[in-house]
Amino acid sequence: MEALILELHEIGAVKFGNFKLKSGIFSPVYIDLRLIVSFPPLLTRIAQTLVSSLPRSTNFDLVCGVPYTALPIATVVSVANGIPMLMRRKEIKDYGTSKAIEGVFEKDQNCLIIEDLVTSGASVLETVAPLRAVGLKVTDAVVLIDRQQGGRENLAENGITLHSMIKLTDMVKVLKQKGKIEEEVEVNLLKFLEENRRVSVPSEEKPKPKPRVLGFKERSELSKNPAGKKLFDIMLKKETNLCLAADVGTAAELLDIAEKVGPEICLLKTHVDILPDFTPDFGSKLRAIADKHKFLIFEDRKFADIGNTVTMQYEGGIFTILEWADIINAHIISGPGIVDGLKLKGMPRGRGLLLLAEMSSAGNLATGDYTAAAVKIAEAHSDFVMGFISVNPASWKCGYVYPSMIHATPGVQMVKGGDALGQQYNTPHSVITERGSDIIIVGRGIIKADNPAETAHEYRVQGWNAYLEKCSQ
Ligand code: S5P
Repeated sequence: MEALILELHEIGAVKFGNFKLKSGIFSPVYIDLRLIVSFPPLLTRIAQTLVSSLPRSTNFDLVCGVPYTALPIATVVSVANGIPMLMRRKEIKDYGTSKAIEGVFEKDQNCLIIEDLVTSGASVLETVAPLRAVGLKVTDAVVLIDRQQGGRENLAENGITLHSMIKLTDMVKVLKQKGKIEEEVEVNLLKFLEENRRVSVPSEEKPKPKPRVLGFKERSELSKNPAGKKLFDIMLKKETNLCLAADVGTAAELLDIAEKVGPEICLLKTHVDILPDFTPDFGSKLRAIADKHKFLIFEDRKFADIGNTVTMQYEGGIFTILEWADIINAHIISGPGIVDGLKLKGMPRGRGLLLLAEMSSAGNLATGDYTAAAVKIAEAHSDFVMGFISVNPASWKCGYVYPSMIHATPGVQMVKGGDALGQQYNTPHSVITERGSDIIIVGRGIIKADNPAETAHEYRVQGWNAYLEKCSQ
């Protein structure tokens, strides 16, 4: 054991000074065992000694290392002794199998926990909880170094016997004897241990599922709608989450602004029923610009009628929306039949639908249960519903758990405010980060600007930076 202590000191795994520990306390010694992966013979020796130091009566069928530092130790223990290993995920995936424990096991098998260093025992308990939750028995944990600060007692209270190879006091004694540290350091450390005999398990260290922000790439893979997938992919490739609400006076102006702003946007939103010069070739002209600049077309038709009527409105009339719009939207006021109707026409063409789950205008009624109903309908039709028109999806109790859905938010300008007719504006940063949206829909903020293309660029940068900031949190 003496040789092992000296070697750990030699490689710099034991440092003396003033260090803040995970438990929040300041310590005169810091032990960093992550280094041992760089010293294979040492790692092998540690793994061998760990198992041989256990009392004969210790009974286990499996081993599981506490992530991350103890994972290589557990792997070597497993391989050297032919004992199957399990891995506990620190981050549980919210796609695929979503397993907390990886590996093959049977209920009631005994699992030995392997840890590099124990202070309060909190990390060991974080690993024990999901193992016990899947029916495994955990009664013993073995640790390379016990800091003797309550870990043994805290684990015992949870039915776990702690076996340690090296105690911190022994380590300090050896280092002092071998002239590696001064007497003052030893005295200091013993005093510290005396004063910090019992570090409790801080409540915030207990496992707390944290929602992880998935990026557009992962979310594209989750989307079940082809237009939704395409939109995620465009956003990523072009690095823009800006949608232009092209509410201009004529079709000619619309095509002109689409050409100018096209490089900055992922989506262009139209209200074709406001264009006095609409002609049947409008759709193909806009499509050519969309293909050139790689954006999708969203006709903001806000369908609201019964299923049968909307099929005709979608496909027919003078606008023939189905022909040229990648995406449409609908209110859910008439019930889920409206989605069935639109889906009948849109699905075979690879189109996507956004449901109006919330609105931006003051006093609107799309709140609470109404929003929850929209989410429910979207969930039931996720092959066609690609997302929502939303204002504050981060506040939804019901629906922000669907990363496959795109949340597009209107009512966006550089400064918070509103217009004279009830429109309410939030900033790109707040919409994407605080309000949890994906796409900013900007109309007058861009089209009324002196230079719409330049202004669109500014919105794009703000929107995209906010997305990156959200992903890095
Ligand atoms: O709740 C909504 C839903 C939509 S789609 N509030 C909205 O403002 N919109 C649309 O977004 C609206 O029809 C308009 O085309 C755009 C907002 O335009 P702006 O000029 O106020 O940015």
